[in-house]
Amino acid sequence: MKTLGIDSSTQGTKAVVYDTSAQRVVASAAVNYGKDLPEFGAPDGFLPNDDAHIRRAPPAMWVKGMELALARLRDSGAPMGEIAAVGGDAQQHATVYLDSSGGYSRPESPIWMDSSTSPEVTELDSRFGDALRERTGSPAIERFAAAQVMKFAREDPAAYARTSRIHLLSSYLTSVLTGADAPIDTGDGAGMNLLNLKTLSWDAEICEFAAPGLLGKLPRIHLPGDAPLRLAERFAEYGLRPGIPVAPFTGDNPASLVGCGAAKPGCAVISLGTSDTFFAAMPEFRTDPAGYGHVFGNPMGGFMSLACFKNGSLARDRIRRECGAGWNFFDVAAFEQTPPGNNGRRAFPYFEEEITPKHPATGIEANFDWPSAPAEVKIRAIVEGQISNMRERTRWIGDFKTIFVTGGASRSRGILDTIRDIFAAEVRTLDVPDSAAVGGAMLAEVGMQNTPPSVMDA
Ligand code: XUL
Repeated sequence: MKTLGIDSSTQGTKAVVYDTSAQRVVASAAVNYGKDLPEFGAPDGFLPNDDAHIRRAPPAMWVKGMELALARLRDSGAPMGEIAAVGGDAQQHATVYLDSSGGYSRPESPIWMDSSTSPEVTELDSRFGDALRERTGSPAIERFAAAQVMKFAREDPAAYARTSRIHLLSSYLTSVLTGADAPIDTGDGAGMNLLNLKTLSWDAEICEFAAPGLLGKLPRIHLPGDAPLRLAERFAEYGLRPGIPVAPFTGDNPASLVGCGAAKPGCAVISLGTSDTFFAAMPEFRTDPAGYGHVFGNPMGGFMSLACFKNGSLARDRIRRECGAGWNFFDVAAFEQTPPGNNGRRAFPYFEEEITPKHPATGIEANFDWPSAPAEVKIRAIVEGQISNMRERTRWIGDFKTIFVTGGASRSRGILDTIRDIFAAEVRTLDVPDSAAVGGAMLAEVGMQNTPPSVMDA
């Protein structure tokens, strides 16, 4: 069977056609927002803003990105007509605000990189304290929907009042694909500080505290096992068969968990993308005592843990450019020319305000003379800095013998060896780096098992 997986990430959209029996991608297409959709003015996937705390994107760009990826897939000769089901994922935490006619009541959506809600986080904290972490799986977090919506409702009460639906990007794209108001899945929904993970329902008390009437503006929740939705007529334009099942999109990290084959507890995944993340399926509900990590729903059932590091691939790319280094030098040669441990020289990139742990955007912080150091020393110092920070901040999740590494930077031999050394674990990569899109395609198949026969025949 062939399924379609769509991954709407920070910097672009990918679409893959996945053969579920051969377990491989048979066609794929990608769109980069900066290169392919310059009209939206978001070269890195968000609108430039002098305030480094504010990170927003135009929601129409995400729809256009998805449509262009589908058009490219069709034009490449991919077997669109054979696709039996659709699934996908989106960057987590981005919220989309709609009025009663489906238009945008807020033209710019805050994304996961936004950290402009510290006052709201303080309020949520003082009102709910540890109960927030116990109920929603995370302490109050700047990028999560509760703080973001609270800020919006205060700053623009008229626009908030005009808002009849607040979607996550994942449920918004599912709504676009199905032409109907789609539910939020528990994987992505857990990244809102609004979902009670013990009851898998919206927490009415937190919702009302965040913003008046918020509960009534949230979509329903999709539980693993619920029937999937149907593809809208207009997607026939891309050669797809209208009416095929659409599994509600999840977050990119839960989708990667599935795509890496790590949805059952036992191994961990490191995803090296715009953000670097470390996550693992969790048999039991357990939260990070230090308050940096999160618990999300596992789309295959149960829970997953996650820690997110904001200065990921954009930081690595910036160091590479500053060093005037090509990819081969950055990925391999720099590591051959320096010893593991770098003779004690360490550096941390804080180009964006870091979230794990919290740290302001101060640029490079090194324990050696950064400007005059050779390129290979700088490169190893940054990568070892990132990975050792990740190791320290994920000890609460556990020790793992096997770690899957995915995302663009997983092609780097030097980075893989650094992970192996610092985590003292066997490191595995996937043949397909697009684990989130593949996870979406796999969830499409899982969703079909819950589909009533009349929909399957459509
Ligand atoms: C996870 C997080 C990021 C985004 C990026 O909490 O904020 O990993 O999902 O796509």
